Amino acid sequence: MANTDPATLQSDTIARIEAADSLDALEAIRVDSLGKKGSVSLAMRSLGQLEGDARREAGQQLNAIKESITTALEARKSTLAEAALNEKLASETVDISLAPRPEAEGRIHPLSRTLEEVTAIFAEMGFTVAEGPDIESDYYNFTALNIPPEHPARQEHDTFYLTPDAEGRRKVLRTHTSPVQIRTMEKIKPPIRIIAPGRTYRSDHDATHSPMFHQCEGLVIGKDIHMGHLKGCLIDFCRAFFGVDDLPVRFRPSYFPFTEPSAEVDIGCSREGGGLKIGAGDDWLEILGSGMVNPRVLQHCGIDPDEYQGFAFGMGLERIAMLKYGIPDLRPFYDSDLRWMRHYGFVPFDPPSIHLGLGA
Ligand code: 2NM
Repeated sequence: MANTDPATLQSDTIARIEAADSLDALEAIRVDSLGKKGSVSLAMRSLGQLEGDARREAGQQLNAIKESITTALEARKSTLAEAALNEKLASETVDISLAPRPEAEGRIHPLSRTLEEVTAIFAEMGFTVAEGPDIESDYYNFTALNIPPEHPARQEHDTFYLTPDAEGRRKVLRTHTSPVQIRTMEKIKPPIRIIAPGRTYRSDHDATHSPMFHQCEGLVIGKDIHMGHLKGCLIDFCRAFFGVDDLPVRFRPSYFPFTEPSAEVDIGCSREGGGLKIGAGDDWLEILGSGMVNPRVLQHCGIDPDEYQGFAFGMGLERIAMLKYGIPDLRPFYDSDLRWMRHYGFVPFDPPSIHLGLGA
């Protein structure tokens, strides 16, 4: 095209650009005109054969042509790129009008919910959560808790024993979470304020007992902790948990080998008409066991009972869940029956109250 006149060169090239139907075709045209050996470049090079004004005029004309071709190339390029994008968008769209797949919303198990509530209440009183193993040594489950071998409490606990080891030592499935308190007292110096929730095991199975169940125990140790602290703490807990400000709470003398004195904690209720109403009436319902930690237990953990005292308590989580939420039977707790879960379970994220602790 070196010999074509500049005006024709320009109109031919621009016509080809406008007819180009792909970015590849457009690139070929660019190389053909503006490339090193392209028509415009060759025409530029042939300017050397001209002189003076003619050379200057021809030069200006060719520069203008080059510019108009460049502009046309860019315009066509963006048109083609946009068309390519539109085509891609049309073929790759997601149909957002498609109905979502039905999502089976789960439920929070009443036991999980109850543990969250209990934890939130004690957390607000400054307790932290401690945990320990489900499989325990005889020492942590019994001996350290002032339950020596042949003590009748060992029989009452209906213990599951594991196969003895080479030295004849039998591990047990913990019958309470108290071993967690022992491990904590061994490990950290008072003051101590912990709760120990978790699975516990006793060989007992009927409508109100399961061989695996859950407990939450608590322990407070300090320099001058006394029975008044025990009473205040547990009265506050019962009222917060059942949501009754003036809930009657009664401390009834009892016996545990690991506490002295010991007290069972009852709350006021009525059983009129076969139902159970918490917080009203003249009947009592047992909720917790408690007591001042026996000095012998403190000694086992290397804590000097003349310097430190404290109280401990324990409750069955299934039991308090059943009482609070009116669940009549213990067995379905572990059946994973979705109908039961839909009835007694809790919608996730729904009630805003549970992490608010005492004030909620
Ligand atoms: C209860 C009732 C009374 C208890 C005592 C201890 C420890 F380790 F400090 F001695 N832990 N838990 C305790 C006391 C548990 O449950 C009904």
